Amino acid sequence: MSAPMGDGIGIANLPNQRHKIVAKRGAHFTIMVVGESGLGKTTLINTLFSTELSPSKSYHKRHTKLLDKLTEVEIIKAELEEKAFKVKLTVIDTPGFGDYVNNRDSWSPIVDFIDDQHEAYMRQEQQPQRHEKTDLRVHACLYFIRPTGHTLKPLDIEIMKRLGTRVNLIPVVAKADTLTQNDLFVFKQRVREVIAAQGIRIYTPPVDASAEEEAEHAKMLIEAIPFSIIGSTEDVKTPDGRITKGREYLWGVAEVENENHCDFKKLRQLLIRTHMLDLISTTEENHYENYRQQQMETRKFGEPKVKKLDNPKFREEEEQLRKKFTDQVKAEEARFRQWEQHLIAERDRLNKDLEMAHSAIKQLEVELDNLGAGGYGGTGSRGQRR
Ligand SMILES: Nc1nc2c(ncn2[C@@H]2O[C@H](COP(=O)(O)OP(=O)(O)OP(=O)(O)O)[C@@H](O)[C@H]2O)c(=O)[nH]1
Ligand SMILES: [Mg+2]
Repeated sequence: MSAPMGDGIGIANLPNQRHKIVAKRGAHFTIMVVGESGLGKTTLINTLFSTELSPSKSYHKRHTKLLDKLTEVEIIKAELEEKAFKVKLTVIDTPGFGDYVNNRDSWSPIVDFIDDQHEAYMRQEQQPQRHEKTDLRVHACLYFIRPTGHTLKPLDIEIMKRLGTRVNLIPVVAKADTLTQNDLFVFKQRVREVIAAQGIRIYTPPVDASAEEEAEHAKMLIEAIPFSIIGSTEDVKTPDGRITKGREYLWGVAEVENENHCDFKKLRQLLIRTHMLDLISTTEENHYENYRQQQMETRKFGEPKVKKLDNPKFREEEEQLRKKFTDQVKAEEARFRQWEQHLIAERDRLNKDLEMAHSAIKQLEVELDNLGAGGYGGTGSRGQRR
């Protein structure tokens, strides 16, 4: 029993059907960028817009949204259209978190934001009238990795683990132009190893063995993960006379769209051309469905979600714990300082003793020499005189 082919029904045509449904509705596609401060998140968004989305066809609208007292995200909207296939593209630019140990609070609003969009969508679905939902569920989350040349930091691992279970996580190596080709190759390899060893969930393009060309393309994309990125909106002139987006150096030009320099083109292809539908449907079928089921298990229908950090009791507890910890550290520090003072005093005392012993020895030696010069002879006689 083979599935009917060619008439638009059947498993073989599933991606096609999905395409049609999404095309009819007009897709909402939301990308989010996350990572430490200064890694080029905003620059990459601007690069995407300046290379792909021509201003005549798309409109930009930037507005900011406050997540909590400290965190503000910027939301950029544009409309893409390709062969009657309309996409409302939204890019969410988050402020980078600092490079500190205790910066947990600076990224938890980002994780909360993702959950909140699932929550908002779920609540709208529960309304009797379900048309025209506002939908900011994140379909692709680009996580920026600092190009250290070493490996992922513990903070990266912690955040990526949390993101990976909530969204389609796409790791990218920032500022690829700051590493040599060889260092970049080794670095990407190490990042892949850590991702696997730590069980971090990342988005992997599906490989459909029945469609050879697509499968090859997917494999090529998978091999490029984590995508290395060069961001720039500047037009520069290459040594061979081309004008292109890139970054100019004494040694030449790092080109954004040159596949020998970075994976920007592959990433853009994945996001805007080949895997947008897969990113949308996996968000719907896996991530949103996970969220919905989890919430259904832990609360009654229609009951509001309890946010851990919003709960005054938790906040108070956290504050108390933090204070206790800080006090303990302070006390320990004072104790160490005292101990150090004591050691220094002890060392000085010993030094002084040593000096005194030295001068006493010197004195004795002088006396001995004097005695020797007085005619009582060599070492043998010294022993006898004692
Ligand atoms: N070498 C190099 N520099 C880059 C690249 N992308 C951005 N930069 C530079 O890095 C600096 C920070 O870039 P942003 O785009 O503001 O970084 P961000 O991640 O948005 O920073 P926050 O908003 O503070 O989190 C700027 O001076 C950029 O010109 C890149 O690919 N390579
Ligand atoms: Mg920025």
